[in-house]
Amino acid sequence: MTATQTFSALTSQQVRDYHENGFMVLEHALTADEIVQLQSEAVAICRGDRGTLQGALGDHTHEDDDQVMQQYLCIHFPHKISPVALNAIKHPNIVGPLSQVISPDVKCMQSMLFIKASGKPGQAWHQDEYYIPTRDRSLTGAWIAMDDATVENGCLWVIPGSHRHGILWPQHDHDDRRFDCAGEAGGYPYTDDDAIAVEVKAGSVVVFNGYLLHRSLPNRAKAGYRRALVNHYMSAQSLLPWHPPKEGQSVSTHDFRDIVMVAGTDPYAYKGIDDITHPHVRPDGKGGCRDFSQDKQGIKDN
Ligand SMILES: O=C(O)CCC(=O)C(=O)O
Repeated sequence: MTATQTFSALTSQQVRDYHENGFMVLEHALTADEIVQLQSEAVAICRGDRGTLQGALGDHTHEDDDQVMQQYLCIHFPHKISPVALNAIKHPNIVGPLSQVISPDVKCMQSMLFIKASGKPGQAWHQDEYYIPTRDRSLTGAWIAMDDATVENGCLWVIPGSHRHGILWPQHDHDDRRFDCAGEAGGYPYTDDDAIAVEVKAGSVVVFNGYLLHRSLPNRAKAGYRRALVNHYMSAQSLLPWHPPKEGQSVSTHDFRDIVMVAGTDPYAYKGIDDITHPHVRPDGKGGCRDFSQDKQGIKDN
């Protein structure tokens, strides 16, 4: 995946605005060709053509592409089997701005591919830091729009500035059918009236801080998809205490090393890289919630 245009560096005002608001939009960061490539890669991943998907929804041999895609809401860690998804993680038009707002040294630990066909649910208010504990406040999502994302088809909503507390609000289960099985944050000093919709064109990227309260609503369009590839990054200067340490191991030195370096240098390169995560399907909440924490390779992430 090569970009036809290279973004110029963010201005210092743009960097200040990002830290103030907790999010920014990189318009047209990916070309139309790159988006078409991601869209067809999504079909290949759902069909199982790129490798094993835990929780895959059956044999799709005799189904057309739409029949396949309409079954999937979200696939976690697609970059572990898809070179196209892996390249997107390293896209220069995303990595350049990230190295300005996170740190010169940046690593990625997670990817998620949202398909979200018409009628599929959104995800309730949450903070990504709840799931991925960087604790240094450097956790950052890069949400690549693979379709025009609108209020109607379930774009992201954010509460600007909500990251600045640096507080992890409590999260609870919910039975709100507008949303998938992931939990819902509560106890924060905001209402839905403080939220704004982030409508973006395909190829644009929403970059947001891991403490920012955000959600998405269901896809209420009559047809079509609201696809997005979301990658999560943090400063490579910090350890990542993700997933409980083994017995006898201290959390203070635990460091999740299933990472992809995308900028600068890795001060912990001497530890090597692990292969811990595996692609899996997130249940959409309509057919009941499966608990991946009980799976052998189970990873509870957002
Ligand atoms: O795209 C969505 O519907 C939800 C994405 C999200 O909440 C996230 O990436 O943390």
